[in-house]
Amino acid sequence: MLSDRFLWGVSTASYQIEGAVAEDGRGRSIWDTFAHTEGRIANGDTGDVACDHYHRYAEDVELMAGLGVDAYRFSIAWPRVLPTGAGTVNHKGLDFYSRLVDGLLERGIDPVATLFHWDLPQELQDKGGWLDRDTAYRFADYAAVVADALGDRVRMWITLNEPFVHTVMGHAYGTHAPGLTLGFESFPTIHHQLLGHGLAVRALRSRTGSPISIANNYSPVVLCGETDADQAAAYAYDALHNRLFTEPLLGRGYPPGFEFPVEEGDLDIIATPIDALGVNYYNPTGVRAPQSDETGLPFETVELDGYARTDFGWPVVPDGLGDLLTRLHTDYRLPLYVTESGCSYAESPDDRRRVEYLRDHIAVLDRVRASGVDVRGYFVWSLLDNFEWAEGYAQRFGLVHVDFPTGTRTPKSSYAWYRDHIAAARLGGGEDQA
Ligand code: IFM
Repeated sequence: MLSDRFLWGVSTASYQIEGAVAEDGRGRSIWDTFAHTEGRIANGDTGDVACDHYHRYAEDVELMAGLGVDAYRFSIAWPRVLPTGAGTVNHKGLDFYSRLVDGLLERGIDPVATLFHWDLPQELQDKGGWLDRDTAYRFADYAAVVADALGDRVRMWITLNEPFVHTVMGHAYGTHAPGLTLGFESFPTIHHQLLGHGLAVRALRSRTGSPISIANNYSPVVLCGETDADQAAAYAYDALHNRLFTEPLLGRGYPPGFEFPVEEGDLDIIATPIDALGVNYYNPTGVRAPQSDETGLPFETVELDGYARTDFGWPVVPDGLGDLLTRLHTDYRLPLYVTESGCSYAESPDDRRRVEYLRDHIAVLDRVRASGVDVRGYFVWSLLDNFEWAEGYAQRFGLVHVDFPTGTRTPKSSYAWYRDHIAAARLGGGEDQA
């Protein structure tokens, strides 16, 4: 059973850390293809080796034990389990996750497994990927295979990671795999991911008693303008980024203004009850009315002035986390887990800005919890420096520095800070209960 105290954790994802892309029967994913396509990733980096976590997972579990985390959110690589996306199960791939889960449980760490963090099997992409309705059904079959193997030990399930980002970056703008530039034509991938989510919830629910959630990327909207048109733009952006991937899950249907290839019964499947919402928060988004017709979008995003920025250029706005959690709690009344929160800074090992970032975000988290917002966990993105998608290894998010040529791990100051914070929060007693 998932621990009922407040969960302090760390998060990672398969393609970003595992490496071993051609080992033990793993099939190819869309990220293998994309990363090996010239010009797609900064410096020509790939996830072929990444943090070599596939071989060094025991060392990484020890690092987590040293932190004292309650839970570890990792993702399972679909093509490691089903190399062509469907059909024959690769037991060696499943065994890897089984060993990882056992290692975590031995150290008293709750395994939190994400089923899809963007590494779709290439063979499914060749058949249309998430543009094809059938992928939703293949996703549910895959969820069933994983639940049959790990359902007795995984303590919380997350179906999809950031379907908004996968649609926008992967299918509308093409800066992520599979590299499609479909603009509005990418929208079926929204419906099919959510349908896959609902079908997977059903497959998991019939096989395990562990709570089930989804990890959405949310971004509070900052209105940058005073006109009615600016207000309308902010409303439209909020509907797309924040409401579209949540309200259908709660039986409220899609926000008005969106058209999807919905078949009879789909919305009921999508609304299959879940137990919590996973919240990935990095920064708010400034929005105003479009200043030209160039993009065809009903909004324009605006750089937010007056904030410190991470090395990625993202504004540091801890209060945005508080606003977001309060709003999600008020609007949706589901238990919340902050499934990702973190920052890219290259400095190491004395990463003072990451310490400040975590301290300030966790202070806001404590404040909203004290005000009655039902948040039950906080997972730092990320345990390790890792493959940051189109940025390759150029952006470092880890509590632990990774020297990529050798794989050597060196805990940073933020690791020590987070370890001490967790210990102190536990000593604090009552306030550490979920
Ligand atoms: O690295 C990513 C992660 O895979 C999904 N959420 C945002 C992180 C930082 O960009």
